[in-house]
Amino acid sequence: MRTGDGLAVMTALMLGAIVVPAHAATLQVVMENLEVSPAEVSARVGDTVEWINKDVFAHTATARNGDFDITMPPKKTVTSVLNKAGTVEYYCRYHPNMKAVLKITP
Ligand SMILES: [Cu+2]
Repeated sequence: MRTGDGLAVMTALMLGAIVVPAHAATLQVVMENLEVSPAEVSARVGDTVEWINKDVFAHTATARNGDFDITMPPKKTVTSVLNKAGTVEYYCRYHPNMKAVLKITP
């Protein structure tokens, strides 16, 4: 029995090492004065994005490929988790000149 228990613990530890992501980061994208900054940012699947709207009107982060569509009310921060890899161009539906790119690696 003891040997079996030890094996189970070993297996659990090994599985844990595989399942737990190396490091999930949080990155910030700021919308201010009708500009997105940074205009291009790299992230990984599992990372969290804090979408920060510093303007007094609403913005959106709308992916051209339909992967996400985030609405930020005035002076609010909205968070979302990236769950799909890809190079995603996005824009604001209310201000189409606001454009940026999110590069998400697996
Ligand atoms: Cu906008």
